[in-house]
Amino acid sequence: MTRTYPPVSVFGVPTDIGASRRGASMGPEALRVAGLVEAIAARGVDARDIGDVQGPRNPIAPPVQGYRHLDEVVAWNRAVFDASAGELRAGRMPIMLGGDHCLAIGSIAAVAAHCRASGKKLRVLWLDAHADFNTSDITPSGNIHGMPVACLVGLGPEVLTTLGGATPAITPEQVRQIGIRSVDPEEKRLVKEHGLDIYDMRYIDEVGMRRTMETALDGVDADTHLHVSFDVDMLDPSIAPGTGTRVPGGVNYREAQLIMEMVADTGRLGSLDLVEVNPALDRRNATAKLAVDLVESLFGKSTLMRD
Ligand code: 5AB
Ligand code: MN
Ligand code: MN
Ligand code: MN
Repeated sequence: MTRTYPPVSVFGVPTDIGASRRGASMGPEALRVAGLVEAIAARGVDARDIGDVQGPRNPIAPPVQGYRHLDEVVAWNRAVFDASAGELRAGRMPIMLGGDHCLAIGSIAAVAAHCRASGKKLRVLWLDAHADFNTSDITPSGNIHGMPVACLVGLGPEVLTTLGGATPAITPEQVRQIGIRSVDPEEKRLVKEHGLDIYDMRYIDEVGMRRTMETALDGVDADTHLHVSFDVDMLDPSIAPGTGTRVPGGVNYREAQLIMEMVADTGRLGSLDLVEVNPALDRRNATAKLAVDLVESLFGKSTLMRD
């Protein structure tokens, strides 16, 4: 199958501001060293590295009223919003290299604004071990990388829920979560209350990845912008050790490839977050290399006769 992709702009966001474990700030360089931009270009895509966005240093402070580093998280996310929105306006596909997952507030707010302006439907595939649906009153950590989905649907501090202008940026109906296996007790209640569509590991075990993805992608059509938010801790820690919040029992190599191949088959990929790669915890950049391998499949690389 030959597909054409819009031109791609890759940018790095070198911060671990939303986590308490340090090191995701080195993610962008690790992904570049693993050959991310070259791998996308090798698929015949016009791929450009536009460098890193800038933001405040990590003050390594305790949480205040349920949020760690809220001001700094806002500053970084504003920078991400501007970078993503600019590339989308220019007709390019933004690929954000995190950084921790709090940065998806800015990237997805930008994508949502773009979809509103262009009349496109938005579908968000949230690939993660975690639901990232905590709020300041229920968070066990104060870490904002555990809160982006909640913020995007309007649950969170106003500075973050209004980041993209319109609030909420998205509705729970636009989100499908895959790979989930660690949800905090109060977070679980909130997820149910808001009707989030979650394909957890038990579901994947019982139904298989093919049917899981068919269901998650149901309704994606020519008018859909598909945003993939890929937290590498979705993957089993045995193949992806380089991340700060590892949970056993994750998605295996073949299942991960199938996710990417089935997204590629839709031809609707419009934007991507690649987050939570932590080189300080990795083995010889294995996690970044695996992420690059999976991104190749996301851009249509497949074995044998399907190309
Ligand atoms: B990640 C935890 N639920 O809120 C919390 O890696 C972990 O972006 C959040 O998915 C993990 O601190 C955030 C315990
Ligand atoms: Mn996450
Ligand atoms: Mn996670
Ligand atoms: Mn994490």
